[in-house]
Amino acid sequence: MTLDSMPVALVTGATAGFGTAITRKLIKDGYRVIATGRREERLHALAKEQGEAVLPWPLDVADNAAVRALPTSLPAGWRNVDVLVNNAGLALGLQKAWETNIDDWETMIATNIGGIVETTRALLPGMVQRNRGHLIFLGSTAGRYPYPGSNVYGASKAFVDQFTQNLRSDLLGKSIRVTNVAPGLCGGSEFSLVRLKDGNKAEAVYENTSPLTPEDIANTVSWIVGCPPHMNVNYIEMMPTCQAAAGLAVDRT
Ligand code: NDP
Ligand code: 8X3
Repeated sequence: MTLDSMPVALVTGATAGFGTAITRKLIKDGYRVIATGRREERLHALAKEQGEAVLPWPLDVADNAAVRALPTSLPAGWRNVDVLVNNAGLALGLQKAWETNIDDWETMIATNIGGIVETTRALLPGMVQRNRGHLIFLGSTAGRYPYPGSNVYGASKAFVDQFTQNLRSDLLGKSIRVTNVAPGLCGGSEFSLVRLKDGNKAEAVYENTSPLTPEDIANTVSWIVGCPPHMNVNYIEMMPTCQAAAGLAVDRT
C-alpha cells in the first residue's frame, strides 16, 4: 500500500502515554498518523521510530488559531483526516475546590474542553463533506464517578460524555462515528506526574496495583476503529480488575 492511499488519523497528545501508544497501534493497523503535541522533539523521535507513516505536527490544542488553521495548514496530502483521536488532556492538582489554583482550573478547561471543541469544529466539516470519519474522545471514569479533588477535572470529562452523545445526535444519518473511551486507573503514562508534580507521589498512585496500560487503551481504540461501519461504540468504560466504584461517602462527625 502506498503512503497516499493509507487512511489518515490525527492524534492529539502523541508525545506521551496513551497518545504515543495509540499512534504506534494505528500505524500497525495500516494508518498514517499526524502526531501532535507541544513537545516537538518527542514528535520527531516518534517519526524517526515509525518512519514516513508519522507526520510530526507541533500543536498546542489550547491555541485556537493554530487548531482552526489545521484544514489549510496541514500538507495537502494529509488534510483528509479519517480518524481524529482527541486524547490531549490533563489533570492538575488534587486539592479541594476552595484550595485549588484557579490557573490550573483554567488550563484544564482550555485543554480538556476547549481543545476538543476546537479540533472537532476544525476537522468535522471535512468529514461531513466526505461523509466519512470517526471521532474518538478520551473521557474518563472521572466523568461519571466523583471523588475528592477531581472537581474541574471530573467535570471536564463529564463534558466529553455529553459532547460525544450530542455529536452523535447531530451526525445521525451520516457515516461518521463518535466514541467516548473512558478509562479508570491507568499507569505507564505521565498523567500522575503532571497532576502531582512529584515523581514519588506519582509512583505511589500505582503502588500495589496492576493498573491499565497505555497499550490496553491503544488496543481498545484499535478495536473500536476497526468495528464494521454499521457499528458505533458510543461509550466504553474500563477499569483495572483492582478498581471498582466504592459507594457514597457519609459524614459522621
Ligand atoms: P500523559 O500526561 O502521559 O499525556 C498527555 C498528553 O497530552 C501529552 O502528550 C501532552 O503533550 C498532551 N497535552 C497536554 N496539554 C496539551 C496541550 N495544551 N496541547 C497539546 N497537547 C497537550 O497522559 P495520559 O496519556 O495518561 O492521558 C491521555 C488522556 O487520557 C488525557 O485526556 C487524560 O485525561 C485521559 N485519561 C487518563 C487516564 C490515566 O489514568 N492515565 C485515565 C482516564 C483518562 P505535550 O505536553 O507534549 O503537549
Ligand atoms: C484519570 C482517572 O481516576 O485519576 O482520568 O481521575 S482518575
